[in-house]
Amino acid sequence: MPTIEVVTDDRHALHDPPHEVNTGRPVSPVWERPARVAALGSGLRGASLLAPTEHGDAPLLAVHDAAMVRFLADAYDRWRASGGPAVMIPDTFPLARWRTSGRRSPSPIGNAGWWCFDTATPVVAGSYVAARAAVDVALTAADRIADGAPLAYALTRPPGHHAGPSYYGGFCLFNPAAVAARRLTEGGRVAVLDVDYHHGNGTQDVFWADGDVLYVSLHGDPASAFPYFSGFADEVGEGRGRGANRNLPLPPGTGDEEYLAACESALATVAAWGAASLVVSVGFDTFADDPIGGFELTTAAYEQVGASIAELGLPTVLVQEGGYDLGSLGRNLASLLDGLRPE
Ligand code: Q9C
Ligand code: ZN
Repeated sequence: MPTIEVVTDDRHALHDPPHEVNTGRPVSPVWERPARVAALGSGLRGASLLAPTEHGDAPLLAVHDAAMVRFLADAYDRWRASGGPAVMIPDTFPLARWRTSGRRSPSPIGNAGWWCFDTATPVVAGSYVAARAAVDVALTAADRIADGAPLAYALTRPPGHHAGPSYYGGFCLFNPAAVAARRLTEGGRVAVLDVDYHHGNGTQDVFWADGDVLYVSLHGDPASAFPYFSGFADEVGEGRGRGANRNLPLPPGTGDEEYLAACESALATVAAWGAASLVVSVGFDTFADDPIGGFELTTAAYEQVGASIAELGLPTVLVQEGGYDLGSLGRNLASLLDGLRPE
């Protein structure tokens, strides 16, 4: 039975915002919070934990605009120095026409909406360090695969799949799964399978015109689910990436049977891609009890998903994304891993 290598880092806890804004309402505590890591960890049943190694700027800059990275490095300090409150949440977002002008605001408060697309992604003093650590965790898990391990799990937060080449949002600052996937292209074609409830618009955008990385996602139909503007079935990529993007939007209330059928279809696309390695963006916000997801999956579904992934026989890096029902995260992760490591 293949062992799993688990990489994690306590610096995730430095990203601990007291509130966010959802549908215009203040939400406190935030959904995406430090306790998620311990809840997930309880599903690992004592697997040993590896610390990440530092990978520096280069792999991060292979995915994200250098100006966005520089912005996040000191945005919070600049916001505070300008009189901003204890949580950085922008309130003004540039229209496409304003964005085309390239004109940013000289005000650290006014400019905060340049790089961010929603109000649900609060930034506090420790957010940047936590988000950088999450990238190193995913890269270290990818290193284990590159060195011949069959399966590695990056137990990370904040999550990443909504963060794109030059924007952040959706609880995500940087995109660890995308950074890991791009790094793994050094060893051949890569497939990214995204099973978080939400569409990974950020990962899609990173690899949109990239012919080396396939992105396949199962998610709540953007007709009613966040991120609303991305995740439709007709989004297939462009240029060299044309045909290397596949979205499977599913209706509200989707249960195990419909979900697993769509998952088989997604995995057939992955199998046909001829990948040398697989990155899975793992979310448990598809679970019936998740407070923000709209699907009705049971714990047993994750074992089936894991078993179907295992059948691909690809070296696989799991990168944690969403999942907000603290009471079920551990057993749902354990179920997924049971499927991935048949006894
Ligand atoms: N009106 C992840 O699961 N806000 N991100 C929803 C709906 C953002 C989810 C608000 C949800 C982000 C990684
Ligand atoms: Zn999600």
